[in-house]
Amino acid sequence: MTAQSTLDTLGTMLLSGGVRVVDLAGPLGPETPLLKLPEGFGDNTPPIEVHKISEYDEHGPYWAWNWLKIGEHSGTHFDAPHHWISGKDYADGYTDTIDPQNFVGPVNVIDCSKESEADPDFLLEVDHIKAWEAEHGEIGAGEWVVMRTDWYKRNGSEADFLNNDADGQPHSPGPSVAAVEYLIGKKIKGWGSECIGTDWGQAATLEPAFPAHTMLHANNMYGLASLAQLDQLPAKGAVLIAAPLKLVQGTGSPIRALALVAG
Ligand code: 23J
Ligand code: MN
Repeated sequence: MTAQSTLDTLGTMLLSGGVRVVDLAGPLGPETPLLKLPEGFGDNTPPIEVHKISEYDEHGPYWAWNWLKIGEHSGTHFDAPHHWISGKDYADGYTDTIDPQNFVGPVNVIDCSKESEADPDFLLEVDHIKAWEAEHGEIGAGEWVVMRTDWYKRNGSEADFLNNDADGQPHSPGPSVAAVEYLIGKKIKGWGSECIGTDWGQAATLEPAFPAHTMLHANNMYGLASLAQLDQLPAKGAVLIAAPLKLVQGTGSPIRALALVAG
């Protein structure tokens, strides 16, 4: 099968619904949950604001438009390598300099929904990934890997989504240091989570702290955060499209993450 005939078939299948486009983004607006850094870590991303310019009124009689105030790392979003100090020196580590070929690729979906429901502090370990590979096939170079936790079902409430305890400590599932190391060894494209960030809720206590951020970006790999509806995807076989805005020297961007899925 040639590349062109594959694309012709894809076009036909998209029109017929034989290939479906699955929305992997959550709603983006003033109610979207936002990251709260641990005390003393620095400034937080500000609340999202939507300001009306006009809506068929004296400010613009025939047109409606808004302007936005929004942090790069808000809602369903992309982490570029320059987001973290470990990835700061990659010339192609910004939203406008990453090769767009890297935004699209096969996606491996590791289902941790039951474990995460039983334990919000669920830490994904290498053995779990290896067991997943034994069942579904190996994770390949250049592929996306995402952690299904069904955590997106909490995204209507910032308190439920962040899941802070009485001491303000966040509790949400994520990968261990060894798991991130293992995925980097597989030469993946990037790692995605349904939680507020790519790291485990308690990742500030790990060594290194925030291993998904620290280690992925050190290797010029990408992060996807606050993904939604991963329960709509097969373990293997879907194609993920995760393209950030072409922000000049951007460290990340909200995305409308999409997956192409058979049937
Ligand atoms: C800034 C500082 C720490 C973290 C983050 C942002 C994120 O999770 C993010 O959105 O990339 S952990
Ligand atoms: Mn981010």
